[in-house]
Amino acid sequence: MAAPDSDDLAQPGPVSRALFARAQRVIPGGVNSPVRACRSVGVDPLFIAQGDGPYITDADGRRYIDMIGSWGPLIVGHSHPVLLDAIAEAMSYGTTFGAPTELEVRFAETLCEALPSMQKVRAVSSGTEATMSALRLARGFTGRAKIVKMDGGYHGHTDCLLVAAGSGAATLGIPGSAGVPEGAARDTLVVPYNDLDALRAVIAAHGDDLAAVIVEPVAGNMGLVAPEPGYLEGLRALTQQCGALLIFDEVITGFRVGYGGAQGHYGVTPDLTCVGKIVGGGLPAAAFGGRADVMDRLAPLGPVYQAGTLSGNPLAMAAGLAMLDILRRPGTYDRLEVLGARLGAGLTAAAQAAGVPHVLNRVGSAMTLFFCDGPVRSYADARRADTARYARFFAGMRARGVFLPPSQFEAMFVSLAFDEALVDEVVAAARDVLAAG
Ligand code: HOZ
Repeated sequence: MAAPDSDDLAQPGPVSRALFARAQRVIPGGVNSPVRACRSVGVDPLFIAQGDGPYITDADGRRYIDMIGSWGPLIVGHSHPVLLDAIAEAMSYGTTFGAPTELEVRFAETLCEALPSMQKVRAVSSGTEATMSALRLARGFTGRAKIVKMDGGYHGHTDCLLVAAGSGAATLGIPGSAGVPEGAARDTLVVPYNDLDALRAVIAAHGDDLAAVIVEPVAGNMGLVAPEPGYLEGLRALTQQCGALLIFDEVITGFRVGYGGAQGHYGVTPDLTCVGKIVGGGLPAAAFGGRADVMDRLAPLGPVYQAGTLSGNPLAMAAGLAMLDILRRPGTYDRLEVLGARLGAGLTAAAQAAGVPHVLNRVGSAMTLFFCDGPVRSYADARRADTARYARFFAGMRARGVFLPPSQFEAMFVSLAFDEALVDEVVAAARDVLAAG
């Protein structure tokens, strides 16, 4: 690995710069997912060569504390030996068969046991595929067309869910994507997160044609925003009243806020659930599942078509199962809470000491430090945040060897690979950066 050429860790080194130049010639924007380009924070991306526990090392040989964790999957840190062994063992039998395997059965059984609302499960390869399939199923099951999503909610890049989307669309200020036909967006109704009155109004007007309400139970793509007390219960009651399905997109929260996901944490049972990220153990796997009577409408039992060549891929199933085995150990989520609370308190104290307007939203080991006065309970609130300040914070932290999400509208994550001393290092860096302005 090349040696660092300077101490300025905020700027990509020569190898990352050269790779970015090559990438831009053959990959749109030089990246395979837009937020990675770091445009909203005004720097160029680092190209990563290696991950190890809580650290990543870039192609120039510089090491950073990783607060992104591959956008959520790496809850046990990078290159965990148990996961690597599980993948290697699965690989020794072959990489894909396009035919059922025992690993898929164990994967589905494990998900159903962890999230009892999932009576049946189907594996797919990405969170986008999971939400897209769950919506088609909800429409096929109910015979209705319309769906409700939340302003700033992000559920992957399916056409009808790119309306008022969070994550990269929020980061880049793209309110609705070009290329989405009017017809695909027409049946998407948008209401603010944490606003039951707005949903009541939509249901009053469209309840008879409403197939589903899809929500991240803890919003994670407008920055992190927790549900207010009674909100998820209200969604459950209102959807039940109008005969729409409630879909929890737990791609981020599943196995992150607790082994039973946000639905276990808050005690609200959806009809369908989408999981991803953590369940793939760092490989591309996701799943959707829920009520058996709904899931049994899927082909080959029912008329709703859904398929995938690499769905249930044995390497991803093995990695996911190994990951869930680790997370099931007693004390896992208490430990994540201790680390998350320490980081949240430390960042809050750092912002207070610097006199910077801030709100720290946190659920367990996931959090966002918003640079605005509080509270932040919706995307409209999140948009009040000072994104220029966030860009300075991002650059300052990267210069001090801390790799944050390159957007105000994403969550940062602590993994089990952290310890108190490492959390304190992140906090010390934040104190310096925020004090500098
Ligand atoms: N949509 C992801 C963040 N919420 C970003 C995925 C990526 O760039 O890898």
